[in-house]
Amino acid sequence: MLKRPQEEESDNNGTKKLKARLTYPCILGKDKVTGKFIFPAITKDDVMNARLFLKNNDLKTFLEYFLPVEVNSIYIYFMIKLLGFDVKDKELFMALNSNITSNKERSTSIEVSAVQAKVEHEGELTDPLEKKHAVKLIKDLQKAINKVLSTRLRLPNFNTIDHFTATLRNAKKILVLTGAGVSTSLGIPDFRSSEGFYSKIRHLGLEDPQDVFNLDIFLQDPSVFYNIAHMVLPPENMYSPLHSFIKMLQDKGKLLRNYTQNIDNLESYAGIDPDKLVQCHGSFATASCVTCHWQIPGEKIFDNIRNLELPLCPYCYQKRKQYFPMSNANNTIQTNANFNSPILKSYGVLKPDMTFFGEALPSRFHKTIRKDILECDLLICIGTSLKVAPVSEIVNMVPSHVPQILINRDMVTHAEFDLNLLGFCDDVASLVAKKCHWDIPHKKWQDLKKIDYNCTEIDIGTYKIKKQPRKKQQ
Ligand code: CNA
Repeated sequence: MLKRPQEEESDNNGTKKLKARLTYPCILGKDKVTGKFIFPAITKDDVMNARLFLKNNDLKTFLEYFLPVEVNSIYIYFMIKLLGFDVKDKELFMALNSNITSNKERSTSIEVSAVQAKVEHEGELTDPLEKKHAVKLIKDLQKAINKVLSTRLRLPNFNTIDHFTATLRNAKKILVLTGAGVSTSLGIPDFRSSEGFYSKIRHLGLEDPQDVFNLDIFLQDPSVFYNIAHMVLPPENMYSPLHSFIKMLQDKGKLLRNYTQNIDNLESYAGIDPDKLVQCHGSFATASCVTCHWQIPGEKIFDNIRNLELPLCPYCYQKRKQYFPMSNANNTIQTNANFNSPILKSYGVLKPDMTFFGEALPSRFHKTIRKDILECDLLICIGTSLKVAPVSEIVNMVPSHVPQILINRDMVTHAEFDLNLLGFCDDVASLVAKKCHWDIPHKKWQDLKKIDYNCTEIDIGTYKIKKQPRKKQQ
């Protein structure tokens, strides 16, 4: 049965409804003076309605319902916008803009029912755009449709902090997905923020800062990584209030699993059970020889890292000495630039067991995630830009009825969370714990629980959370 956008309205008490505003097919008017097509304003509800319609009906029904019979490029562009996307190609964008005016900009006189594309010759429709642009637009519409079909949609009745705390109280199998942001309060920089690690190493002149964690580059020249490794070396025996918030969920029997992209291993110091933890990108907890795979506890190479030395495998050391009789045999970090040997400079070098780009994720990730996504009753993503696959795909793998929350300093625009709590994650965790009357098992909790927070709703389901300034004592 055809499900019209309007039918998706939710009438749950107190929940904001999606309002069907536009009627389809939407016939675009034309400004009589400028000859430009007039685009109606597209609201978030319009986008949500169109996406819901696409998800709930097949593609043919969707296109038939939204597009007029006599369609031209401008209508294709309108569909792309209606699905919440825009074109990236500059030339195409300019071509479109010279043919479109927004509702606000138009002059007072509108020509009758729009395009209905003029038939200049019998059966032939005029298209205001060149053919090459029309083809690009069709490709962009295809991409937009694919993106909508592969991305989850927000739940219609889950968009407030109270919805979150009520679900949290009842949840029994919470999947917590964490990233670098959960450790920044301890002074460990994240990667992609303006003050993050990638901007700190920009001066090294690498084509791509991610190259320092590229496996091929490490194998060719481990000094690229070991020159900066001291900057990402984790502190020992420290953990943030956010780590303890996850421990609290574990203590309450609510944590299904914490999938961390972090390599700092701080979850273990916070007391998260190894069985409840998946270190998706490995960690500094162990290190292995890239040649013979001999493994040792990670902290055994921490001094080498701090002293800018290559940590070497004792079993491969003699052979390495034969291959590199000069400076490369010992563990000074600089490598011989003229070295031409087919033997890789990484021969016999120990590498922390963190997953580099180009390396497979630990098998434990693949084993547990398939089962966990089907079991979880709540997904909370914290302190991550969700830019690294396959972890970033988890949000689209979890069944659509499971609420998804983001706790992050910045918005993540390429995923659809039911609730975005924007702020420092330690603050958001404190606010949520206080609302649930729970105690976070962290040494700072007694101070944190005295703090009050301002929660400002900046959009439906999106809140900015900030500490309230302390009142001055009289
Ligand atoms: P990222 O791409 O650097 O994103 C971090 C995100 O955290 C950003 O969106 C920030 O807005 C947000 N953020 C920063 N500080 C806070 C805070 N205090 N509260 C809330 N949000 C905050 O890092 P991702 O984790 O998304 O990327 C995955 C990479 C990062 C993994 O491969 C990690 O190994 C790698 N990484 C790990 C660490 C660590 O182990 N501590 C540090 C830096 C990078």
